[in-house]
Amino acid sequence: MATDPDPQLVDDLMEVAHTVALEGGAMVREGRPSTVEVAATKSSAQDVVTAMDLAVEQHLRTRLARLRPDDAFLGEEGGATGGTSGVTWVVDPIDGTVNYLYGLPSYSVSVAAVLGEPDPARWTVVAACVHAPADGRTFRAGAGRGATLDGQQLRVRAAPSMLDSLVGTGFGYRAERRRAQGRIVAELLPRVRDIRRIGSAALDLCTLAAGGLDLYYERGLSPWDLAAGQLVATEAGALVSGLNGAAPGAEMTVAGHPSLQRELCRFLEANDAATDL
Ligand code: LIP
Repeated sequence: MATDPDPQLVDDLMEVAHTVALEGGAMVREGRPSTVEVAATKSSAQDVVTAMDLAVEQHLRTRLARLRPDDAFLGEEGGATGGTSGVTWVVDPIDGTVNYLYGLPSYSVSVAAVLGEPDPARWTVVAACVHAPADGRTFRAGAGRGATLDGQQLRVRAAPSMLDSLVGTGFGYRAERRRAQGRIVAELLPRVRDIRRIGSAALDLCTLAAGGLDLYYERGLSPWDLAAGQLVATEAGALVSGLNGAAPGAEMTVAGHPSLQRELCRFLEANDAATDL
């Protein structure tokens, strides 16, 4: 049974997460070139990295090493650096890179501090900040501290039924997985109010925390996509899990008000959504 994290540690980590996320956001906002170029690709030609992704992650890595020298770091672009404190910073410098590339506003700097292994099946997320540079929205959360958007407390929405639910989701970068994900969306669409594809898992989870979505699910999230948004959604009253009682993570992440989240999990389980079939 995980013990509750030290309240002072939570406060300290929340403050650091907030400070560095806003610094990263300022870099993105003030340093956007007239034409954003693709600097590299990863899992497919459509899975892109920009120079800003790399620059922001390097800045966050450097700043966190100064502010919290004994902590570990796991970033989307530069991988893992060890630590001795038991705290790991899990960072996505730009979550929603394709949106940033195209000049669409739904992208975020996602910063979380976790205790234990930086593995969603074993971590305890204790502090989070998700900052949207395009419009300035800043979501914050701490273990046992609740969740806020620009200082206002957040609470998830309780839709009366799946048919009345607005559902967020996302898709991977490989054609084989996208084909399987398209099958699930096609099956789900007639059973819900509508689908939204925001393009940043951190903002999907924070939007759900703020009542802008009733449910969210996605297969294929990396730890840095999930960590901060998971805490914001959980602290706003959402249930965040995988399927068949598993923890959220790459296989599947499902989030929503407890009254509906389990119904969506049952639908996804019945339709083999945690496979690429
Ligand atoms: C993004 C995720 C999103 C997913 C996108 C992409 P990135 O992260 O946050 O949920 O659907 O395909 O993976 O790659 O922009 O940091």
